[in-house]
Amino acid sequence: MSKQLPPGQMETKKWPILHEGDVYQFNEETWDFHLFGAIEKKKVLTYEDVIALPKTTQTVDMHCVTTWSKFDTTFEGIALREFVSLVDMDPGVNYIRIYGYLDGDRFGYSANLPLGPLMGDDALFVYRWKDSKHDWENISAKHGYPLRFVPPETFYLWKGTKWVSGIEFLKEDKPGYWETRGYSMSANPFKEERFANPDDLPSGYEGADEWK
Ligand SMILES: Nc1nc2c(c(=O)[nH]1)N[C@H]1C(S)=C(S)[C@@H](COP(=O)(O)O)O[C@H]1N2
Ligand SMILES: [Mo]
Repeated sequence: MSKQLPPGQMETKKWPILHEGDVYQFNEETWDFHLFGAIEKKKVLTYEDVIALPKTTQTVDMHCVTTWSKFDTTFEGIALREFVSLVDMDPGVNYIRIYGYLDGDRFGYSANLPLGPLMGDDALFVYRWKDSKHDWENISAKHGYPLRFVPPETFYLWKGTKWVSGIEFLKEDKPGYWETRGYSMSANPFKEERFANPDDLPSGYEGADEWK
């Protein structure tokens, strides 16, 4: 059975590359991952700490707000719930922001998400992938190596922070990089939640055009 594309999306067999700023170059010496915000004690994990966490493999669909969708990419990664289990959240934490590099700024990019829908096998920080045309390989620097988030398919892919640097725990939903620039807080592709206000289209987002 063929899959249902969300409204306004087109399928691509390629995996386009989209981001703001430079491609982060991994350096294990300086890379770390911060757990902070509304938790009892802030934590900073090294690359060694992170890569020792339990692994999960899952096949997911990716939907970019610039209208491409890629079905059935299999990822190996670390479930978001593994990081949640490392902290004592304050009562009432229901949202997170996932941070990543933008140019030299390790917290320059972020995306907000509700925590409830992210406890499953389809909310992974990934480092390896395969699909019907590619055998297992590490994700490239351009796709977010050494670690990038891939959200469940009920969120547009801008919620999938590349070159991740940490998770902020929040009691109230707070906008991330694109959400402060007019994009939707909830971002469900199946409800076509692209923009906060569809009558007032944001500017400054250019899609990849090599994928068609
Ligand atoms: N750090 C960072 N992560 C980011 C972005 C970015 O600009 N910086 N762009 C987002 C957007 S808009 C999309 S569509 C996806 C694209 O991921 P891909 O290039 O692996 O397809 O990355 C997301 N993660
Ligand atoms: Mo995007």
